Amino acid sequence: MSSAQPASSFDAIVIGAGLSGIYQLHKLRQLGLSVRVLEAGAGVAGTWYWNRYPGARCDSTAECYQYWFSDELLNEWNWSERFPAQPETERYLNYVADKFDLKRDIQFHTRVNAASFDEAAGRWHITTTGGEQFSAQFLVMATGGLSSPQVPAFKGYENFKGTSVHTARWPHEAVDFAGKRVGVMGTGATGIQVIQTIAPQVGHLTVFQRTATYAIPMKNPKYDAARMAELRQSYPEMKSLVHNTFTGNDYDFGTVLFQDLTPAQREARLWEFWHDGSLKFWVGAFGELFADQAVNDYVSDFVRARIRERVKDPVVAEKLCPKDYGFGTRRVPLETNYFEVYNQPNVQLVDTTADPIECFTENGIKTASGEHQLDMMIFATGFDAATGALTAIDVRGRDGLLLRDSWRQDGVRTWMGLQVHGFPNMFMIMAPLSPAAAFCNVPTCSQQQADWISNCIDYTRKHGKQSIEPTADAEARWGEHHDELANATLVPKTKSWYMGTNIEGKQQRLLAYVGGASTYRLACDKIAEEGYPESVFS
Ligand code: NA7
Repeated sequence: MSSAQPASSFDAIVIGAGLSGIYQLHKLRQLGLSVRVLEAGAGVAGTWYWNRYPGARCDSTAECYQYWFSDELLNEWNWSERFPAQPETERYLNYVADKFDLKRDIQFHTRVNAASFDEAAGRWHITTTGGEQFSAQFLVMATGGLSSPQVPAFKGYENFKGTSVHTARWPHEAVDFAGKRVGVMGTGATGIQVIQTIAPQVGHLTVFQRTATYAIPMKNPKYDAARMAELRQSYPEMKSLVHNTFTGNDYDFGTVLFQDLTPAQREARLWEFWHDGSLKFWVGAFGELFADQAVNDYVSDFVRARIRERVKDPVVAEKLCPKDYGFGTRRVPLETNYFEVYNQPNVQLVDTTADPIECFTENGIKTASGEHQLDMMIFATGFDAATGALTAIDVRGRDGLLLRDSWRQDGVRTWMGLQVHGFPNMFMIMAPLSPAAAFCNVPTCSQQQADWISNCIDYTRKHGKQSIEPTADAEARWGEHHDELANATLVPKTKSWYMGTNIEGKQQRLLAYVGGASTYRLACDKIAEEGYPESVFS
């Protein structure tokens, strides 16, 4: 589009048509705003559109990982199993988008590369990589917390003759693994799902592991009509419950304290939660594991013992047992037969800490011990979490301040993960320093944030104001509060995407608020009830 063409003008632009973006669109449209969603992909669903790798599956239960805003939707949609695979969640989000006629306001194949605030006009100007221009009073970044994939730079990568792919850029066509020599790098939640799924299909599998993972078993029963009817009975209660728990799930840390139990009772409690086959073992059994090293050691030992029981070769078992960080201080993945994969004769585990990667070759990867021949390389190497999608866009606030530069120079700053001082009328979902960035069941926290944003925009308009922006003081107070809580836990001791250590040069600071989703929601609600006292209207 030439610069002479007028910008398309809207009340609000939402960037991203994932779970958060399409709900935000629905909410803002209900207020009577003209809204356009700009989405880089060809369809809705965000994470569930891009991450179509073999075995991609939700680690939250289906009944918690859904929208609560429509009883009709809750009555109509049937989940097929407790932890649905990617295609089912993508279908669900398409169903929602169609049911509420959302797609007519979504422009696909449209990647935003710049957004700048025009102070005189009080509007955001948005530009896409295709050269299109838009203008809007309000801008919502629903760009996703885990949407900026990272492939590490390796010497000789350009020489590799095989195919390579990052899990979050998986092709839409089926991939045939039969007889292929496949390498997987990364053993986080994604790598584990890929490895356990393709291991029975490949000719040979080489897993390049830098850090071992405390994965725990998933119990994934099918849901039939009777189970769905039972769940529907509990939806009204669950709808309120998920907003009143620490992680936005339908369970919480109980009142049972580790210190009050006998060793036999502790063991029994861990087994009870283990058999639930869900993340409840992590964020339901003993809350003290996040702050008390002794409790954490105890639970870590329990999980390591389970790994050793399942892996036949004791040397391989030891490589698979995490030893240099505590259970739960990184994301705990759910797994199905993951550890048994290493009992297969055609699977090799390469510990890249002991046997470092030197370079890619034409035929594969060379580590200190020799060359590993590969036809295909799968990078399950993660994301520039929480900040990556935001800093990939040239976001300029008042006086041309570039968000990326500001965060690089002064550290990441947000007010409650919702707004940034100096960027009026820009709102964010799943952004740094909110629980949604990592420690919350995504639908719970993203719906809460989108609701709050809609109410805030409604308030601003109804009060005849043009813009709203948090004060610098309020933002600094939130940052201090965030850090104080974070530093009281064991989480900052561990390297992980939670801490930004997976990205070279990134600030090392806990990205997500650890005060709990329910506490955060109450704080957000209070601010709205009091008329946004920490913000300036103009
Ligand atoms: P993660 O959890 O960030 O995992 C990435 C994995 O890739 C992890 O095992 C990394 O090892 C590994 N990695 C990254 N760079 C390298 C290099 N250079 N060499 C070797 N290994 C490397 O990403 P996921 O996609 O699995 O999960 C992200 C979230 O999505 C997950 O937490 C869920 O919330 C959903 P490292 O641990 O850094 O040593």
